[in-house]
Amino acid sequence: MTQRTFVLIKPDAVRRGLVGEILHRYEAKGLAIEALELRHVDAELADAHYAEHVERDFYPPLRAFVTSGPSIAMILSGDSAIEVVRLLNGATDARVAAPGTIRGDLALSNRENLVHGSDSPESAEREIALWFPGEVPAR
Ligand code: RTP
Ligand code: MG
Repeated sequence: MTQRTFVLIKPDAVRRGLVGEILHRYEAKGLAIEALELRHVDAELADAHYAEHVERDFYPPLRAFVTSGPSIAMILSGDSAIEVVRLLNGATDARVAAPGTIRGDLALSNRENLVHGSDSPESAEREIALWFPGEVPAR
């Protein structure tokens, strides 16, 4: 089933010059770019995006990280796009993410793990509406 998902290439990836490499992996897999924008995330957007995590111990350093420089926000689409992006991204903790995944090949941190992908159809809808309000189809 064709799905849309929200993907964020985080500030560590932009700082390290990995945007092209990461975009290439999504495109080579066959996912389509529906929207793409360079965004400097402020605290308000970080809190809304990570609403499920704002009370967690790890949230203050996560917020500092995600607001530390520009990110690339995008909507990707394709068959089973939500699951496919998370498989390409790899496990959250990049230190132990499988080789062959973006995090497994290119990162070594549980926080600075290069990418975010929506984790369910409900999250994808919520995140697309938050980041790209103009891209929400009229019902
Ligand atoms: P994401 O939301 O970014 O796609 O990552 P995820 O689903 O694999 O991981 P999630 O549990 O949603 O965590 C969101 C982001 O918070 C940072 N994190 N730090 N214990 C920690 O220090 C910790 N745990 C998670 C990571 O940047 C993670 O991607
Ligand atoms: Mg998550």
